[in-house]
Order: sequence, then C-alpha cells, then structure tokens
Amino acid sequence: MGTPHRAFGRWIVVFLLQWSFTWRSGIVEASHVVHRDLQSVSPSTIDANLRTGYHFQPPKNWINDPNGPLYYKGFYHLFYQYNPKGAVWGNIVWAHSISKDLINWIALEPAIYPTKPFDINGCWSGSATILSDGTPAILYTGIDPNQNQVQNIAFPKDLSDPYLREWVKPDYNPIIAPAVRVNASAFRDPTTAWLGPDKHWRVVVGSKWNKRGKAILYRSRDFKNWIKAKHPLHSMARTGMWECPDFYPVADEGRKIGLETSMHGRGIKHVLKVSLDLTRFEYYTIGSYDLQMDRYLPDTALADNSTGLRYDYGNFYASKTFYDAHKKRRILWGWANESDSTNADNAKGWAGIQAIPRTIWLDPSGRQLLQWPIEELEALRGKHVHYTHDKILKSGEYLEVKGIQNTAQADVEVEFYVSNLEKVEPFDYAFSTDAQALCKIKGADVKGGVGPFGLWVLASSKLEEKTAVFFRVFKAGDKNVVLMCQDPTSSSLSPDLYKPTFAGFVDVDIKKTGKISLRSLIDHSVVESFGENGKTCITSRVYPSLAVGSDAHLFVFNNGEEDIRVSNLKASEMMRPLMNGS
Ligand code: DQQ
Repeated sequence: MGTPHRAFGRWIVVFLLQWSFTWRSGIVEASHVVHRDLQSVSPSTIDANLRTGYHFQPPKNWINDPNGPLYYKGFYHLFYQYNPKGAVWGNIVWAHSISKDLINWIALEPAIYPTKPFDINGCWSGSATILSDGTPAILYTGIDPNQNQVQNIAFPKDLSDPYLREWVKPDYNPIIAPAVRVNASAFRDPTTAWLGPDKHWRVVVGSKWNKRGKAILYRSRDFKNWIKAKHPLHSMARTGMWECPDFYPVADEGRKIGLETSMHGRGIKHVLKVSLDLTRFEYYTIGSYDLQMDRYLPDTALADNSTGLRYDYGNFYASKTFYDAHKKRRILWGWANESDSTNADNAKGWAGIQAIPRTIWLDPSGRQLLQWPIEELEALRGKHVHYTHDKILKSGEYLEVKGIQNTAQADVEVEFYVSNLEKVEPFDYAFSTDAQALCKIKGADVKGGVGPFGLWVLASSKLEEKTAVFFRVFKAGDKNVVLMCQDPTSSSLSPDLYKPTFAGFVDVDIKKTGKISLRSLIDHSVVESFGENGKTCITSRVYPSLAVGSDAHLFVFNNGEEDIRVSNLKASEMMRPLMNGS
C-alpha cells in the first residue's frame, strides 16, 4: 500500500520486475514489491516511537505472512515470512517463535531457509499439518533454480523437542511440482492438509489460470506422493491469483467450538478463504464440502468474488487459521502491513506486525463468521476505568475518557444505544457492495441523522490528530443498514502518509437491538476494531505525530442529529508481554 504516487511507483517496479523475470525465464511473477537496493540493508537504528506494545513483532526488520501456526507439546508455534537482512521484503526465511499463551513470545532461530535446489530462491508461505501419529509436517512453497514455484515438505529433526527448533527437508522434495496447465509462477501457499474418509490426504495450492483464481487440489495416501485431482477444489473467474488459501470446517448453529481440519459430516459447514493478489484484500465464503466429488460449493446467498465477506475490512492479509487442540478452538492469524513509505520503514528499521490472534467461529445465522481477540489477551489488561453510569451524547458532543494514562496502548469496549431512528439518512443502493466508497464520502466529520458516533482513538489533546472508529445508520426500505468505518484521514499531521478509510456493513437489526457494541485494540500504530461482538472487523495502521505515548487521548463522539447513549464503557491500559526479545 502507499500514496497514489507511491502505489503507482510500486506498480511500475512490480511491472518491470515481472516483465524482466518473464522475459528471462518465461515464468516468474513477483508477489511483493521488490526494492533490490534495500533488500539487504541492515537498519542502522531502531525507532521505537510507534512500535507496537503488545502485537506480535520481531525486534527489527521486515515481516509478512503468518506461516504454519501449530500447537505441539504445550507450546504454540508461529512461523512467519521474515527478511533477516532488512526492513523491506526480500531474503525471505521462515522465522520461528514459540509461546505458552499466544501473547508472550520467545524468538528461536529461523526454521526454514534456502539451502537446497528446491528452495534456493526463496522459502515462501505454507502451513502445518499434524499427521495421524502426532508428527507435525510443514508444507511450504520453494522457489527453485528456474524460478518455478514448487511445494516442499519439512519435518522436525527431533520430535521430543517441544520447541521444534530444527527442521529437516527430505531430499525427495519437491513433493509437488507444477504440472502441465499449471502456471509455475502462480502456484503457491499450500494449506493445512486434511484426511478424507478414504484415508487419502488432501491439500490445496493457490493458483490462477489467466484471470481465474484456483484452489488446485492434490491427494496423497502417504503424504509423500501427491497426485493432482482432475478438477480444483474450487475456482472463480476474474478473481486473479489466489494467495494463501485456507479451507476448514466450522460447527453450524453457532457453536463456539473449533473443529480439527479433517472433520466433516453432519452439523459441519466449510469455509474457503483466499487472499486476492489483485486487490490485496481477502474474502471468504461459507459452504458445503462435497466429499464424493471433492468439490467445495459456496452457499448461493454469498458473493463469491472480491465483493464477498471479509474477515477484516482493513489492513489484514495472507491470513491463516489453525486448530488449537489445547483449547478446542480455531484461531486466525493475519498480517497487518505498514501504510507509511518504504523510506519510513527503512528509517524505522522495522515493518509489519501480526494482528492479535482471534478465535473464529460461525455466527448462529450461518451467514458469516464471528471473530474475537483470544481470551488470553485479557491477562494484559492493567489499570482500567469503567463508566458505570450511562452518558448521553447530543449532536456534535464528545467526551474524553479519563482515568487511564496510556490510551496509546489500550483495550476499549463500549455500547452505543440508539433509541430514535426517525432521522436516519436514506441508503444509496449504489454502495450496496462498497462500504469503503460510502465511508470515503461519509467520513467521521460528515454530519448524519443517526451517526456517525463512535470513538476517536490516538487523538491529540486538541484533536488536531485522531483516528475515528464509528457507526452510521441508514434506511433502506423498511430495513436499516449499519455502516462501520475506520477513518484515519485526520490521524497524523505527518505529510505524505497513505491514510485509507476502511469500512464494512454490520449485519445487525438495530431497530430490534436498539444498540451496537464496539471493541478497539489500540497499540501505538495499529487500531484493530471489532463491531457488534466480532461481526465486522477493521484493522488500520496509523502514524500520529502528536498523539504519541502519554500524549494520546481517547474520546467518544457523536456527529449525528439524534442523541446517543454511551453505556458500559471500559478502557484498560495494556501491559507489555514478552515479545521476541525486543
Ligand atoms: N507472500 C509470500 C507468498 C504469498 C505472499 C511470499 C502473500 O508465498 O503468496 O513472501 O503475501
């Protein structure tokens, strides 16, 4: 991401790079913006100013996709795409950290890095599978000497080591090479494998053919020899390259339990998520997995393209779930890239974080998934304030949340009661599938009927800087449409920052409930918000210049004509966990 200027510049770089690779080998396509001159420039200083306090981050350098999350012998493992030499994408290895609680992390040495012909030009994303005997196996994409993308396997060297420090890549790799009619430059990011009732393993690899996005399916009896199925698990026209696909079961009827990836049968729906290289957003569908046909069929009511449901309507990409056998839940990890410039990343000495892991399950309606920060996060809550009395905010009013000092590193929960919907604005159906465009013109400062109301976070004392997280209600026939936005347009006085407004609709009947809830995780340069108990989630990266550290303030505001009642506001300062030694 970047300013339009920067985005154009990046596009040119990507184009030239793709062109030059294609010209030389006829095959390779870059996935990330490449800055050859900076790839191996070690940061001279680490600017701690806007580093996050409780999000997953290494002490320095570039990170992107979460890889192969797993639970083994009492430890959670997170691997991730990491540049050991600089703060831009390049020299990618699988860095490795372990944790007892998904909050405090200890960095180990990289687990997988280029050593063999089958990955000599890169160790790209992949997933972990716990085999039937309990052995963890990693499937990942290697870039071979011809710049082809191939799928490799790695096993722990010592299964008695709960840290799983060393990984062995057997010489029989690659286990899956691009076959005829498979695009060797768009063939990557294997999923966690699942075992069918026929005792054959299945795995999906992301791909495209022309502009059709594909989840290519492979089967294996022994996890070593893999055969391509005649048809993909699923594909969709005009969606482009499917990066980091994820396919897993969820319990229907809204049961908040996670299911092991191989589970199927009654009471189970399936989810397919893909990360679209074309838009750099992800979308998912909920549907049925036809085991006879080995095909996934999304529910017909759901859009199966870039207008579809998103885990997160903001800066959240290349995500991956895993089944946590310890607590019987499914957990979602996602990468939140920087939105500042490459030069700024270089100067900071770091770039990229992982969003707080979220528990993910099916909404009782069956129409969408729900997400909530893992419960372990609450252990970091320190000093807090709880407004036990409701406050009425009249049109144009705002109120500072006082009683805690460090609102730059905080966890805030609040409920907004809406009693009168008479003044709601009419909904323009042209925006039905584009909440972001609607929010761009109806930002936090644009007065409305019911809303905008919400939080101003990372705000300076005089409100020159603030990031708005808010709701706005519209009328569409006899129904109401609720928009949730994260608007960083006033988040920083620093010039030339990319400040995208992000938005999604919230599936709530506000006439019936009379209220809507919001939780925001604020952490210096990131704001992760969860609307209506995790129905709509938005992550933004912001870079205040005044609202930094103890100079950051927190407000509730109402810019709509109708009064809003603010209830149950709780704000907690967040303590710092152990974070990879930083
Ligand atoms: N990042 C990896 C690829 C993947 C992309 C390379 C998604 O495997 O497709 O770092 O961000």
